[in-house]
Amino acid sequence: MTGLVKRSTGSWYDVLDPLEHRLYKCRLAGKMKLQEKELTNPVAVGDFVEFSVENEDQGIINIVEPRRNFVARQSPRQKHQIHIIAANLDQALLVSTIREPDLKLGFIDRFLLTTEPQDIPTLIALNKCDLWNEEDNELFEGVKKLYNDIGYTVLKVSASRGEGIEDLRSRLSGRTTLISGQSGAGKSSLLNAVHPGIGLRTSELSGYTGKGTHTTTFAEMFETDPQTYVIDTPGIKTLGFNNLEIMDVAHNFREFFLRSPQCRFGSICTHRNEPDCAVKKAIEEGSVSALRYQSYLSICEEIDAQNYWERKKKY
Ligand SMILES: Nc1nc2c(ncn2[C@@H]2O[C@H](COP(=O)(O)OP(=O)(O)O)[C@@H](O)[C@H]2O)c(=O)[nH]1
Ligand SMILES: [Mg+2]
Ligand SMILES: [Zn+2]
Repeated sequence: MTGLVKRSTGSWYDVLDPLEHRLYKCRLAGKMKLQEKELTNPVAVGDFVEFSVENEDQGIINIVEPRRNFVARQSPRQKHQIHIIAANLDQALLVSTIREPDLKLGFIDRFLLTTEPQDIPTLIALNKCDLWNEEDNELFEGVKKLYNDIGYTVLKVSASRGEGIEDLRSRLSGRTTLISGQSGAGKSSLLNAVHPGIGLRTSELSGYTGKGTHTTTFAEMFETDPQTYVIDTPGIKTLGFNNLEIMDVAHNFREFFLRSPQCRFGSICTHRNEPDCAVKKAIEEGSVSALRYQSYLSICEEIDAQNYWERKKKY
């Protein structure tokens, strides 16, 4: 039978039979292999799988169907390995905040680096707008312009006050959306506001740090309306990229890539020390954001440092 993976704990998978609307608890067939050698998990939420029913509500996954796309992160343990968070997505929604916790633009740029390689349309929702003062609202307008200019949609929402929820609901409708963001940003609260029936657990902010405590431990897919799926994910602390090379980063900052044909070294320009770089020129002229460039440099420096230590270990 063909099924849709709704939840994965690493050893068990909840697989939905979409025709009968039944859930099966599945294990992996012993002989199943990883599709690609750099993956740490053979099956992810959103995968379509072939499975055989063992008894009433249990089954065995035999085959994972090829993925249309996926969002992955570097594996926390194995270097250069990646862990698939979710597959077969129509779009991703990054939930972020300006207050509680404070805005981190670098994090937004890092997240976009996980969806851009697979061309997954990404929305950015800045939540908790009920907490904003005038200055915060101005900050929002700035962030909105920055990302609108490079083609991302930015929404102003409040899960508690219900602001922007109707709009968000219509953007999710009929699609499969991965919801992601730092813990405490309000992912679960927003999903509860959009679909009151979903009943996700939310967390109290731990008073001092303003950071959320972990309530969502595994990515989980919910069918909120027919044909509408949302995937709630555990909060992310930091996003590292030991699976990428500098060139991958350069090519996935979309406004940089767009300008690279005008760089003297074209698509192999890393926009750092090369002469006649169109990206650096655009930053000076103000048509590319210096903040995005800072995020870019910080990611590149991290990758350089990792490569340095790895080379050192080898000799
Ligand atoms: N003021 C305010 N607090 C919110 C809003 N949305 C969520 N919160 C609070 O932020 C905390 C974390 O929410 P939660 O949904 O668990 O975040 P998650 O970790 O991203 O899933 C909880 O204490 C929520 O009550 C909002 O729109 N406004
Ligand atoms: Mg949550
Ligand atoms: Zn360049």
